[in-house]
Amino acid sequence: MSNYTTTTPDWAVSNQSAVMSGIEGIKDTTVGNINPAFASGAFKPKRRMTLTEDELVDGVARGDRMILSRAITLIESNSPKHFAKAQRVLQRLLPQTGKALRIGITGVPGAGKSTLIEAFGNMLCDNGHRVAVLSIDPTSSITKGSILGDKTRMGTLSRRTEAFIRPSPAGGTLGGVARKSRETMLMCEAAGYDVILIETVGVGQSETTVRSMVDFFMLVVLTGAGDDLQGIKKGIMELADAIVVNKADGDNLVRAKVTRGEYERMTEFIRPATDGWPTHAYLASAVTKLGLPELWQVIQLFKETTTKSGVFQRRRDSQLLDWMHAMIDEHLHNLFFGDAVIMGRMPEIREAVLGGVISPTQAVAELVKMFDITRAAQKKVDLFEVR
Ligand SMILES: Nc1nc2c(ncn2[C@@H]2O[C@H](COP(=O)(O)OP(=O)(O)OP(=O)(O)O)[C@@H](O)[C@H]2O)c(=O)[nH]1
Ligand SMILES: [Mg+2]
Repeated sequence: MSNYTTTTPDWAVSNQSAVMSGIEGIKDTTVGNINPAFASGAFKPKRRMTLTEDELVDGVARGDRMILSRAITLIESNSPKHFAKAQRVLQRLLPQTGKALRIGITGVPGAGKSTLIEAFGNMLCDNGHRVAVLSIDPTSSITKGSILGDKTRMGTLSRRTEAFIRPSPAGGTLGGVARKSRETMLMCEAAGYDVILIETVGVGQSETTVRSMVDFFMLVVLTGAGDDLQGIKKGIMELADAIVVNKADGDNLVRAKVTRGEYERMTEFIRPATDGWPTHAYLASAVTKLGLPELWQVIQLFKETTTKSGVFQRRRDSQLLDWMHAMIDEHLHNLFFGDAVIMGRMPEIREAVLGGVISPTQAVAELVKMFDITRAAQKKVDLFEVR
């Protein structure tokens, strides 16, 4: 546990003090209802001290969960100042990253992912592991209560000192969320968590995003939905290293076994997600803990096999480079479409293209030339300038 005492849960948003600021503007009629110290201005809400770069680096490195949480808040911040500081902290911690096993978990809403993570995570903690749980939910926002939902579903795990649970960063494009989640994962690794579990509900591109940042990816499915195995797309099965038929307990156990067989047959027709690793279907239950130790054995075997064949490291390398390239794309896109001169000319150029006056190719050439010239003239400070 952290040495720090705080009344703020580690998952709370960083700018909570914003709630307090309304008190200053409170009308006289309500003053009687509040502590006079507030009204007189004598009582100032305690602001959390800003941690220095060194404090953040040292705190994360020694696994202080409160400081890790603060570092992640910095990573998630959309302010350029925080961004730069977070990048410096991350840069210094980078040598301590990369040692964890990164596991992604996807499946339809209600498939039991969070409950499975709770049971699986507890089992791993019992076996001496330190587990960090992250989630990517492009549809979530901090106000929608998904945090509380997951905190309740992972009630035991969230109270364990060997575990760290961080809900999905709110808002932003999936690209932004992906960057924040990757960097959060690295921070957790630097803090000594050796298993990272990343939950995502298969919405839009989120499962592809998670696949691109984990070593092992599992698809959690249910029994009984019938039609074409719940309309599971071949595409998502081809991302998975394991298919987990979940809630295999009680009355559902027999059906789960049948479903497992069906998936098992389907795996013969799909391309495996990982070279040299055949995808299989397994049973699991968070209620009876059925299949959980076996699942861990499977993941261990996966690591062993792919490490030996070199596939493990090759995937990590290409994930890193793909990530860099994706960020270049996004950064250039933002620079281009955020450029006032370009945007000023855009309507006219669009007209010209639509009127058949110039071809799209010519239009692009002209815009890019204009972009080069304005960039050179403006000598813009690069957003990625860290120091
Ligand atoms: N019988 C049984 N029920 C389960 C099991 N795992 C989860 N459930 C139930 O299934 C429901 C959904 O579980 P969640 O863990 O929230 O599912 P999820 O996939 O995380 O859902 P989203 O985060 O909304 O996508 C809950 O009511 C759980 O109690 C299980 O192993 N057996
Ligand atoms: Mg969930």
